[in-house]
Amino acid sequence: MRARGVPRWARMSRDSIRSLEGSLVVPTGARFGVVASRFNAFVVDRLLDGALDCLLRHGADAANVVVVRVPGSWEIPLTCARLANSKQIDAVIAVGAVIRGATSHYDHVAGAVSQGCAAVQAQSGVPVAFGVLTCDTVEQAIERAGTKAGNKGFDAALAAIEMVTLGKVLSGAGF
Ligand code: INI
Repeated sequence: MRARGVPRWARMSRDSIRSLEGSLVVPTGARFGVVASRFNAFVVDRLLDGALDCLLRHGADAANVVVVRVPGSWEIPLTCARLANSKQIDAVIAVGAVIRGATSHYDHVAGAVSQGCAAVQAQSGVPVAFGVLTCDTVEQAIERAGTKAGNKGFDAALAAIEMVTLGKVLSGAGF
C-alpha cells in the first residue's frame, strides 16, 4: 500500500545512499599510456600536448607516462589493447583525428576506432579515454585541438585521471 499520491520512494530518506566518485588528483605511482596517431598530425600533436599538459598539471610523474605513436586512428585500438593488457598501465588515453573526406573511408575509420577503444576498455577493465576527434571539417578539428572548443586531448586525460581514482575508490568499497 502507498499513501495516497505519495510514492514510497519519495517518503524514504536518502541519507543512507552511498555516493562514490573519483577525483582529479593523480595517485602516486599511477601509470598512463597515451596512444597518438600521426595521421593529421597538425591536429593530433595539439591533442597530445593537451593530454600531457593535463597529466603533468594534475600530478602525474613524467617517468610514469609513455607515449606510443601509431600511423593512423585505425591502428589506435590494437595499441591501446597492448598497453591495457600489459598490467603496466593504469589508464590509456587515445588521441587522433578522423576528418571526413570525399569517400566513405572516414566512416570505417571513425567507427572502428570508437568501437575498438570501447571494446578494449570493456575487455581489459583498464580505462581507455577517448580523445579521438571525428569531424566533418578541418576547421571543426582545429577548434577542438586547443582553440575555440577547448582541447579534447586534455579532456580525455582528465577523464582518465578520474577513472583511475574511481577504480581505487571502488576497490576500497569492495566493488
Ligand atoms: N586516419 C586518421 O587517423 N584520420 C583520418 O582522417 C584518416 N583518413 O581519413 O583516411 C585516417 N586514415 C588512415 C587509417 O587510420 C590507417 O592508418 C590506414 O588505413 C592504414 O591502416
